[in-house]
Amino acid sequence: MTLRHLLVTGGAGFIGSNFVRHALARDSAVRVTVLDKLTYAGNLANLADLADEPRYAFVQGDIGDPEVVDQLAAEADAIVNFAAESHVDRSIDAPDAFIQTDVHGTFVLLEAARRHGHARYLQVSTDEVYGNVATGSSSEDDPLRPRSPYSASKAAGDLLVLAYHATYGLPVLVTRASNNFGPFQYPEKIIPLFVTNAIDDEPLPLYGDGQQIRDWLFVSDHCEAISAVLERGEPGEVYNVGGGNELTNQALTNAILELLGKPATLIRRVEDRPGHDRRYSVDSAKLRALGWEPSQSFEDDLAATVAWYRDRDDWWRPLKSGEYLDYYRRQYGERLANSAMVD
Ligand code: NAD
Ligand code: TDX
Repeated sequence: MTLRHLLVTGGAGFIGSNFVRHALARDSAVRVTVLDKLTYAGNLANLADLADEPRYAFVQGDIGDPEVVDQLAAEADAIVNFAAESHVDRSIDAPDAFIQTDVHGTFVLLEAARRHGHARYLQVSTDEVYGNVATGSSSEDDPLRPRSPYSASKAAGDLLVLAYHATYGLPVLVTRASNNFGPFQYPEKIIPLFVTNAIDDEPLPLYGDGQQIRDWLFVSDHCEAISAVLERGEPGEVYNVGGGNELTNQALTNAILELLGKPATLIRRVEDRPGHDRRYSVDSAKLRALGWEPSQSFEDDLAATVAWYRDRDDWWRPLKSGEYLDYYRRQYGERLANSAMVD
């Protein structure tokens, strides 16, 4: 499938901005238009190096706004939807925006894709829709058992997307990726939060017993996976994307501190996240059959990521102000006041 003009929604966020760069570099004939609302997580600095790129355009707007979506969809031959409220803790604090964007926004995009006869609609989803996975790994046809407002809103989005294939024949694809890490990740997620806090000798709030397991996926591997699915995926199908790097949060935190040469005394055991899933794990065999495989060097990728945040405090320091500080106090103020050192 050759696609010439991608509408990339949420392209000013963490994964979306990495994908825009990846897509433009991969194919010199492709054009990319980004539609992004620029919420707290959207940041034009993530795309600053593309300002003079003639094959790239940026439009500020909401995926829930049918007018702007329709206009942009008319010019594109595919939509890649990264736009979402993406942070589990914020979904616990205030779920409304998750329903608006992750569910209703997805619906507005699907309607536009249907009207304009798009060649592809790709929904960027998450392994969290499967819910807690005590043993083994989720395959694409496992039941969805989301347990947070975030994962429930993503699961609802996935189901709408798949229904548009069954009902209207829309050539949709869904990817479900594990936890991403890399450059330009907003410092609310565990890796950039802990790295930037540790750089400043601030405490690292580790939830509960720290034995929860996440499977870490380098963002460039995720971008490769999305390209593989866009080009070679079967319409109507779901593809899991796992990094193959399952680690407890405690082990991840230790690795970050070691890379920065900071002491374990920075770690604080704090009150757990409500409904905290212990483990996610996906089986990516279906995607590997399309020829994709993740990088085999988690240690190097984590070291490169930590080095990026160490070098780029011009990028993250401005983010840790204003609304972020209100969020941080709400999320961690009481927790840190009641915290314990890890022995
Ligand atoms: P992010 O929070 O960094 O970026 C989200 C982007 O969407 C921001 O630029 C924001 O401004 C934009 N946005 C939010 N609401 C919008 C709206 N109504 N209209 C237009 N734009 C809007 O998120 P991310 O970590 O880059 O995640 C991107 C996608 O990948 C999400 O759909 C997320 O569910 C999914 N995902 C993320 C991970 C992860 O580990 N970060 C893993 C698997 C899947
Ligand atoms: O301060 C913290 N302390 C802590 O112990 C934070 C922010 C997180 N954690 C734990 C909770 C999780 O077990 O670290 C783990 C990772 O947390 P997050 O970075 O918030 O990611 P997670 O909740 O796993 O969800 C992420 O991966 C899947 C993304 O935010 C989602 O968008 C994606 O779908």
